[in-house]
Parts: sequence; structure tokens; C-alpha cells
Amino acid sequence: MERIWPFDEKSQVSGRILRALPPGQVDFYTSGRASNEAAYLFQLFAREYGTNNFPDCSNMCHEPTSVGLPQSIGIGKGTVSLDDFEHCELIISIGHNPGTNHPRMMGTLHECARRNVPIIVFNPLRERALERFADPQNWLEMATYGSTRIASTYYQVDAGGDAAALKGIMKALLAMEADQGNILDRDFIDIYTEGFDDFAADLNATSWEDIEKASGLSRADLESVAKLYAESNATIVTYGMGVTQHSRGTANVRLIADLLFLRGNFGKPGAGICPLRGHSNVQGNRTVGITEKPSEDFLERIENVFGFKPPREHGHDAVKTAQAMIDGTCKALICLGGNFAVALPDPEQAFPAMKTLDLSVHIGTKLNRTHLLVGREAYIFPCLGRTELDVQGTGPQSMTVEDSMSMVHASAGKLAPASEHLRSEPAIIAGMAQATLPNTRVAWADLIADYDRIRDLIEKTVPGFDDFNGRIRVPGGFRLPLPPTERKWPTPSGKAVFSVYGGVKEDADVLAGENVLRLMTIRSHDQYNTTIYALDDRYRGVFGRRDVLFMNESDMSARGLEHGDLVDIETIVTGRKLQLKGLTAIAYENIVRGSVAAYYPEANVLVPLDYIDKESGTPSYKSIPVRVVRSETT
Ligand SMILES: Nc1nc2c(c(=O)[nH]1)N[C@H]1C(S)=C(S)[C@@H](COP(=O)(O)OP(=O)(O)OC[C@H]3O[C@@H](n4cnc5c(=O)[nH]c(N)nc54)[C@H](O)[C@@H]3O)O[C@H]1N2
Ligand SMILES: Nc1nc2c(c(=O)[nH]1)N[C@H]1C(S)=C(S)[C@@H](COP(=O)(O)OP(=O)(O)OC[C@H]3O[C@@H](n4cnc5c(=O)[nH]c(N)nc54)[C@H](O)[C@@H]3O)O[C@H]1N2
Ligand SMILES: [Mo]
Repeated sequence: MERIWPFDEKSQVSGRILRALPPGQVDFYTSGRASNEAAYLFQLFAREYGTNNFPDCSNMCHEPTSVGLPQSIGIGKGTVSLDDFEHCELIISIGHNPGTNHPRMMGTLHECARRNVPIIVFNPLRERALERFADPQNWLEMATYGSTRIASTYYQVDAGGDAAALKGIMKALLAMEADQGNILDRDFIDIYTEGFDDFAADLNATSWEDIEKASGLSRADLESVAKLYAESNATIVTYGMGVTQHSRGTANVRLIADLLFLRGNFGKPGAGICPLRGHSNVQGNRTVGITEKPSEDFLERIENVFGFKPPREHGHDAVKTAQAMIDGTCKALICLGGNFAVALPDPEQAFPAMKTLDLSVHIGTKLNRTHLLVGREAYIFPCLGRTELDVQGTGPQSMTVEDSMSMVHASAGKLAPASEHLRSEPAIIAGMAQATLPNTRVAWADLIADYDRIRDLIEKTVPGFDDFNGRIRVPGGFRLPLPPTERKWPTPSGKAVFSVYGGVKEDADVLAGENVLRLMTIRSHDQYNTTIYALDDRYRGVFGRRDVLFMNESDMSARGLEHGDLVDIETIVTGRKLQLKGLTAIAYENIVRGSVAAYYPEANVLVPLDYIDKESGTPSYKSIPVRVVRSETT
């Protein structure tokens, strides 16, 4: 390990290396834990330096939401607030596992279930907390070991079969409309949307046979969902990685918006779309400018306020950065948090590529594997965590985040820092910027003395933050503007736009191959992304290990396998041979036939780097066509 250098010295050396490189060869990664203030300074530093290379954890996560929803509703964010859950009449939950990943959402679903709101779940795995859940906040359930049913109906859709299922539900709705009328919200469709005719034509052209085959669900099942949906006056659709991490993830997201359009489920209480985000401030990072495709508007405002010309050329997303590292055209990587190489697909290529860099810099709270993939020069800047007191020139500082519901609020750490050597993220970024940019137009030291000044700059350059410093001092914070909640659509035409999916399934040809299974890489209960806290996955009943492959019993017997056998897995969509050997197959009655599951990040060796959703660049972590055979390694 490197010795602990004074921060300034590390900044000076990094700055010298950066100054010698063409900015296009330097990439600035953000993981969504950074505050708005840190993320804003980070993008300012990179843009004054001269690049839009902003790979970001959201490129591996909700990018299909950020790319799909602007096309559909004009903004890449969810539209519901917590209040809406109190008024909704139906919830459709697709491809997420809130029992483990969104415990607070579990409380909300629990409340809705107790109000007898039907909750329809689509998931290839029966996730226990989505079936029944005991709310730790509910004293009666806790005292009596009771629990509440969550899902009213649980559909075990095939992995990657959601598009077909959604199309089936919508096809059934159109048929009901033709038969009995009064099913669709015609006024909403006529006044606020465009593209309905092409959308309907595509549904008509899609056969029930294809829908059933691709979704793994029956026509009767999908028709009964359509019936429940038609009876609800206010529906919310929640979704997660089971929808986005597919090679047609963006198209999946747009189908969810289409479903909601059909019954006017935007801009009324109790209705809307609810992507469940990951990191605490991943949405805020994007809002304040962490994007490889910045709008011209934003760049103009930066130019006007700061007086430097930010680059216009679009930059790298996460996969493109990895590819640039591999082909040698990325020479330096500056990471504001995260564990980039471990989160990426195909570590067998990403790890060695990290070691070829001229410079890597990591601002982090916890040492991880990526930090140790050392190239020519590598620096780790340990930073203050969210709960630690951050004192600067004008005293203790607060910082802000934006949650999945577009609420912005401030918080301030209170604990004494773990070490006197720790500095805040904004201070570290400012130090590096000063060392890299001798003629900088930004008053870095002033900004660090008082984070209110950073917020003033955000207010000047990002729409929606009027009176930013005033409004965060009101308890609870404030909500950023969400035009679709007022039935305003900031799309080019000013209308909400129906999509045309075309077909029923991603990569149908590959999957039709012999013996092909579809692998989903998922999280266990005891991990937070690449940080594994313990080896248990309690809701799924796996204890003390992670080297398992969840398989349906019929898929096992078709391969002559028994519970506990060792298996080898091979990916079949790539030129490079991607293999994972020696996992233990477990007969898991809760997984649908044809789909298998293994844990992320161990299974990332099976995910091809170029097997992505082309619209958003997001890797298809949940739909890897694989073959599974008895292990040779026994
Ligand atoms: N404790 C904990 N909390 C976390 C995280 C963590 O690692 N640990 N990570 C955070 C982050 S960054 C994120 S993005 C979120 C992720 O939260 P989730 O979106 O819940 O992500 P995953 O655990 O990857 O699981 C996705 C779920 O989708 C299902 N699924 C997989 N493929 C398909 C499919 O094709 N169709 C459907 N319908 N379902 C499918 C899986 O069975 C699983 O139940 O959680 C955040 N919160
Ligand atoms: N196969 C497969 N791969 C996946 C996924 C999957 O479902 N399957 N999911 C993808 C998803 S959804 C995501 S979001 C990515 C996650 O990718 P990343 O965000 O890169 O990974 P994390 O594991 O969340 O990063 C953890 C590290 O962040 C640092 N850190 C934590 N908190 C802070 C902080 O407050 N400040 C700073 N500066 N650093 C901090 C710590 O050093 C810690 O080790 O992984 C993706 N990769
Ligand atoms: Mo994520």
C-alpha cells in the first residue's frame, strides 16, 4: 500500500499527471453516494478540465429509466410521491426485491396491503417478503409473530419476459375496450398523448401465442391483470433492476409508461410510475450535471456563470470507459466513490485494464478491490462519511441529496470524524481541481469555506433550485419540479408519447437455442452492491455461502443434476469464452423454469461487456443466456 501522503502532495502529483494528458483520455466515475454539492464540484472540475467522460453507477442501473422516460413523459424520473401510495387503488410491482433492497418501500407496501389494495407482482423468483411481510414498525405483528400478505397475485414471469407480459395486458385492455368500451381513458389519450395508433397496431400484430411463449404466462392470467387494472382508478407501477438490466431495458421502461397512459395514470392522486433507485443520491447526481450527454442549455449556463467553455462532445458512459481502458485510450480514472471494476461486467478484462492506467484516484469511505488495481500511479483519498461532522471555514456544513421521489433535503454529520486526516468530498475535489487547473475560473477555496456558496451556483445553473439555501432550511426540504404530475410533458412535441416495442422478446433467437437458460445476477440480503457484509441470504434460505446457482428442479433433472451438485456455467452470446466453474446447484422451488440466478458480483465473470441495452448502454445483468452442465472440477 502507498504511504499516507499529505492530501496536497497527492493532489499535486495527480494534477501534474492530468495536465500532461489529453482530457479525452481521462474519465470521471461517480457512484451515487456523493452529495449534490460534491457531485456538482466534480462535474465542474471535469468540465473545466475539458471532458464529458462521466461514467456513473447509474449507467449500470437505472439508465434505461433516464433514457426511456424522457422519450415517454419528458423527464427521466419517477412521478409518484409517498402520498400517492395512500391514494392508490392498485400497485403493480415488476422486477425488484424490496424486502432486501428497499426496506422502507416494504413498509409502504405493507400499509397498502393492509388497506386491501391489490398488489400484483411480476418476478421470476418468488421473493418471500413480497409474499408475506411482518413490519418491524407494527407492534401487533411483532408481538404476535404475525405478518401481512403483500402480493395479492404473484406471477412468475420468465426472466426477460416482462415486455411480453406488459404487451399481453395492454392487448387485453384494447380487446376489452373494443367489446365493452369505457376501459381506456380516451380523453387522456386524445388530449395528452401521441403515437397511440402505431402503438395499438403493434399490439394487434403481436400474437397471443408469442406473448404466452415469451412471458411464460397464460393469456387468461394476463387478461385477469387487465381486468383488475381496468377496475382501478389510480394505479402505481413500481420497478427495479429486473426491468432495466436487460438488452431491451429502455423499451421495457417505455412499455410501463404506455400501460399507465392507457388509463390516464399520470397527474392524478394515487397514480404514476415509480422506479426504485439504488444509491441514496444517484438521482441527484444526474440532476446536478453528472452525465456524459449534457444538454446544451446546461453547458451554456455553466459557460455564462463561470466564463470557461465546457466541452460539447459527448463522453463515455461506464461500459465505454471500460472499453477505452481495455483498448488503451483511457489513461486515467478519477473515482468519486464506488467500486468500478468490480461492479462492471467481465472483470477478467476490466481488472487488468485498470492496471494499465497512468493514474487512478479514488475518493472513498471504505477500501475495496478497485482501489487495489494499481496502475502507474494510484492514490486513495479517504473521505468523511455522511454521518461525520464536516467543519469548514464558516463552521459545520450540511449537504443535500435528492431521493427517488425528487425530494431534496439537507443533512449534516454529527459524529466526530474517524480520523483527523479525513477530508470532505468537496474539499478533496477542490484540492485536485486547484492542483490541475492553474488558471481556473472557479473560486474553489471560497466554495469549500461555505457549502451554501456551492448551492448558490447550483441554483444559478440547474433549473428547479430557486432559493435553494432558503428551502433546504425548511424541515423536509422541497420537491423538484415534475411536469408530468401536472400533465405537462417536456417532450419535443409537448405530448406524452406511446412507444412501439416490436416483437416480444430480447434475443429470442439466442434463447431458442438448445439447453439455453437465462441467468439473472442478483443481490443477497447481506450485501450492499459490491460490499458483502455476511454470507447469508435469509429470505431465500441460503446461509453461510454465496457460491450457489438457483435452479428450478425440472431444469436440473433435464440436465441430470441433483440438489447440491457442482455445475459449470458458460455464457453463449459472446466471442470470448466466459465461464464460471464449480457453483453448487440448489433446487429452488421458488424460481421459474428456464431462469437461473447467481449472486452479483461473483457472477460478473459471465456478463459480456458488450451485451448491453443499445439505447442506454446498460449491461444486461439480468438476462445472460447460459448453458449449465455438471462440473468437470469435481
Ligand atoms: N440491502 C441492499 N439494498 C440495496 C442494494 C444492495 O445491494 N443491498 N443495492 C441498491 C441498488 S444500487 C439498487 S439499483 C437497488 C436494486 O434493487 P432491485 O431492483 O431489487 O435489484 P436486484 O436485487 O438486482 O433484484 C432484482 C429483482 O428482480 C428480479 N428479476 C430479475 N430478472 C427479472 C426479470 O427479467 N423480470 C422481472 N420481473 N424480475 C426480474 C429478481 O428476481 C429480483 O427479485 O437496491 C439498492 N438497495
Ligand atoms: N452482475 C451485476 N452487476 C451489477 C449489478 C447487478 O445487479 N448485477 N448492479 C449494478 C448496479 S445497480 C450498481 S448501482 C453498480 C454499483 O456500483 P458502485 O456504485 O461502483 O459500487 P458500490 O459497491 O456501491 O461501491 C461501494 C464503494 O463506494 C465507496 N463509498 C461508499 N459510500 C461512500 C461515500 O459516501 N462517499 C464516497 N466517496 N465513497 C463511498 C466505498 O469505498 C465502497 O467500497 O453495480 C452494478 N453491477
Ligand atoms: Mo443501482
